[in-house]
Order: sequence, then structure tokens, then C-alpha cells
Amino acid sequence: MTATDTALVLDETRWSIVERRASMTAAERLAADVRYGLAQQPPTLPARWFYDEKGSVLFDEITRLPEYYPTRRETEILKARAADIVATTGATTLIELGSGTSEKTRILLRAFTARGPLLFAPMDVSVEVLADAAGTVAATYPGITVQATVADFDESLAPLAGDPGARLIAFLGGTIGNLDPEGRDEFFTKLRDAMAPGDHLLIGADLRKDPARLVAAYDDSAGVTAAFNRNLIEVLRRELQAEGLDPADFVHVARWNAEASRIEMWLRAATDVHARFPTLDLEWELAAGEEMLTEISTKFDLPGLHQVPVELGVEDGLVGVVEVAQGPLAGEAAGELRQLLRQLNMSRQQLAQLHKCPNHKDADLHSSLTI
Ligand code: AVJ
Repeated sequence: MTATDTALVLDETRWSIVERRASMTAAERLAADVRYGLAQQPPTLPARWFYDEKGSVLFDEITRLPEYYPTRRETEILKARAADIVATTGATTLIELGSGTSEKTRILLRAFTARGPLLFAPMDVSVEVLADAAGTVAATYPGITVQATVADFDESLAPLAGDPGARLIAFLGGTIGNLDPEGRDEFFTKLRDAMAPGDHLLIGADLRKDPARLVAAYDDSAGVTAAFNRNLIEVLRRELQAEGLDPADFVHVARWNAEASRIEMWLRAATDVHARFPTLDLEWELAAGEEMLTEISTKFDLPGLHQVPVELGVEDGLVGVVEVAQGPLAGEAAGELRQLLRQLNMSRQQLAQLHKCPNHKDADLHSSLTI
């Protein structure tokens, strides 16, 4: 092969997809989740099963609903901060966890390509989503090489693509809110194990706000979120060939849980449900009025951000903040942020930088950048 041939081949393979070996297939995982989750009191299923083809389309619709502010807000913050993020991190690899269609990521990609070449490494559970995103990104940005990985975050995150110490790992969309405190602990432990000193982490997390506004965002007037929630029943029915399951028998409920600081989505049985899962040799009953927990969306509380870094500097060896928020510091808020960052257990040399869009009174969404 001549040098030209090689260059051509290289050019044509500016994107690749690797499927990471998992301990379970999707079918096995669903079976395990259903067995475990439906036996809980109250019954619960992990949010990942929302996203079949129809669920993904519905979620896309959700992001454009007038009531659903997080996507627009995060886009705004990323636009305002992209150049900063590039300059601060100096990263040559951008890893996106749960990348989906990478739409918001394009804001970052544009900013990175303005500086130089970049390795873009999206990770997602869906090979279809990744193939689509990888091809499009590679075709759109000549300066970007795409190395996509099909992986489930329940498994290890290591090894991460790219040069250790020069990576930015982005976890956007408020997906961190889907994890309960224990799940966050596990997730951050995995991150810590996979990240190298000098790598950066960018998290998009939604902040606590007026419960009425929160509930509206998860119970929209057009009923899209209700359809999204009920689609979970259809996923179970189809994937497990279940009998006695009908989405129409369930009512969408979105509720603010003040104690846990989270929105909860539930499905309430409108009638007595008696489901059979022949492939699992399992029966499940839910009496009319009883509920199943289908998603949590934790809202973090960081209203007094401007004083937090001082405390972090003292307690966690984390220093440096580039953007500060307005408003008085609530002790509770400082504690929560400390706790969140302690879960990361970043080392002494590592630097926490908290990015916050100024001039925004109710602090919709907050992106924290931790080095
Ligand atoms: C994609 C998990 C961030 O929790 O806001 C939106 C999912 N569920 N409306 C969220 C969701 C209902 C969303 N995340």
C-alpha cells in the first residue's frame, strides 16, 4: 500500500465503534432488573428502559416542550462557556458519557475544533445512536477523529479513550440526577478509577427550584412525558412477551419529593393489574391505585456557590473557581456541594472550577467543572 492509500484509509476511518464486553446482555439485564425491581416495595424499575426507539423520540420531544427548561438552559450555559471550557481544560480528547445524539456536544466540538485537532469519544448503550452520531460528527468536522464505545455505565468506565491527563469527560443533560446517592457514589468511584490526574470532568446538573415549575417540567400539558412514562410498560410487554400489561392501565404521576430533593415519576395502576412474564416464570400484581417508581430526577442545591470554593479549598484540597453565583450561601447548599464533590474524592492537586452562568436569578441548571 502506498503512502497515499494509507492516508486515504485513515481518512475514511476517522470514526470507529468498539463494543465493550459486558457481563450481561441487554435481555439478561432487563430480566434481572424486572425480577429485582418488581419485587421491591414500592416496585421500581431503572430509568434506562425508557429509551427504546419510541422512548428516544418522545424524550427528544420532551426537550422541546415549553415546560421542560433543562435542555435549553444547558445549551445556553454551554454556549456561554464553551471557549472557557476549551481553554481551561486544554483537553485533546472529549469523552461524552451517555452521549445520545450528541447535539449539545456539538457546541463543545465546535469550540474544540477552533483550537485544533480533537479525539471525540462518545460512550452510549445504543450502537445505533453511536453509529449515527459518530458518522455525522466525523463528516462535519475534519479535525475530529471519533472513537465511539458501546458501554453500560453499570460496568467499568475504564479504560477511557485518549491521552491520560488531557481528557475532558462530559456528563451532561442532568443525567447524574437519575442516580440515587448510592448510585452516585458508585458512579463517581468508577470515574475516579478511570480518570488520570489532569483529566477534567464536566457535569450538567439541575438545581432545585420552585416545585410547581419542576412538576410542570415532568408533567407537561401536552402529555408527552406521560406517554414517555407509559411507554415503559410497552417496552416490558414487548421485550418480555408479557401478558396482562397495557400502558393504558397506568396513569402518569410526577411528584416532588422535598426530603430527597427530587422529582419522582410514578406509574399508578388505574385498574387491578395482573401481569405474567412467561419467559421469567414470574407473575406480578399491582392493585388499582398502587404505584411503581419509574424515574428519579435529583435537583441539587447550590444557591450560594460563591462561598463554597473556600470551604472546598480547606476541606478537600480543591482550589479555584472561575464563576460565582449570586445570593447568600445557605449552609445546607454548601454541604451538599461538598458532599457531591467529596464523592469524587479528587486529589489535592486537582482543581475544582464551578461554572455558572451569571445573571440568572433562579439558577436553572448548573455545570460544574472539576479538574
Ligand atoms: C435525561 C434523565 C436528564 O431527568 O430530566 C425528562 C429524563 N424524564 N422528563 C430528566 C426525563 C422525564 C431527563 N434526563
